[in-house]
Amino acid sequence: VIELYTWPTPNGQKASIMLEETGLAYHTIAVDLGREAQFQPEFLKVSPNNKIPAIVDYDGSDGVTSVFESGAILIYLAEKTGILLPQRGLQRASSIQWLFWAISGVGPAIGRLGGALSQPNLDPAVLVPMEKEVARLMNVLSGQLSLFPFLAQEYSIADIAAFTWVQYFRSSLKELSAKQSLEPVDRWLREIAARPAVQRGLRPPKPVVRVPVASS
Ligand SMILES: N[C@@H](CCC(=O)N[C@@H](CS)C(=O)NCC(=O)O)C(=O)O
Repeated sequence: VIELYTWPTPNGQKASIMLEETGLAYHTIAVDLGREAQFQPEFLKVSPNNKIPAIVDYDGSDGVTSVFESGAILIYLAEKTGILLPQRGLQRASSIQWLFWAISGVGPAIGRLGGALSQPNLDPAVLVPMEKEVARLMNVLSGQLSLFPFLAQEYSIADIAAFTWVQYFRSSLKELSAKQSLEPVDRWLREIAARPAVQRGLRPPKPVVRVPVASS
């Protein structure tokens, strides 16, 4: 069984969506960020960077295996089950490049802008470069999705990594991206959101034991 340490945020949802996609048995441990539970020594043993998500796999091929960082968790689970990350070649390189793009670009940019917009009286000199960066990334996303159904052509862990942040911020993107078409992005969001595993993975974490479900 796998333990998932998480909280209902776009980073946490990447791991829960992937676990649902794999059909692996897991149970969830809610790490209440509002109460600073991420600093508790028990959690720091699993995730020394004091951030969710993290997993502990009690059936790892080398024994008990803990993994933190959402991108590392996506790769670990993809390799464990052989899904959503091609094993070699061009398709693998493409999935990994878009995964890194999502993890290092989209997540931090939307996370920072979302955080800034929740502050009162923010200085435009701070806000405008953040908005420009999110608009730039959405332009890249829209361009790729106007050429291909998914980031690396086929649905992969790269899509999961970008999806949770883009769907979280979609309603705020309208003005930011006024000059570009978000239709390819909306088509992609709808297709991913229609997946039953994604719908289950987006539910807030419940600390219950899960039975395995077939991947869809
Ligand atoms: N690069 C990390 C980022 C994870 C992250 O920022 N997690 C946030 C919640 S979305 C967190 O746990 N914050 C708690 C803290 O910073 O103390 C990943 O992709 O897993």
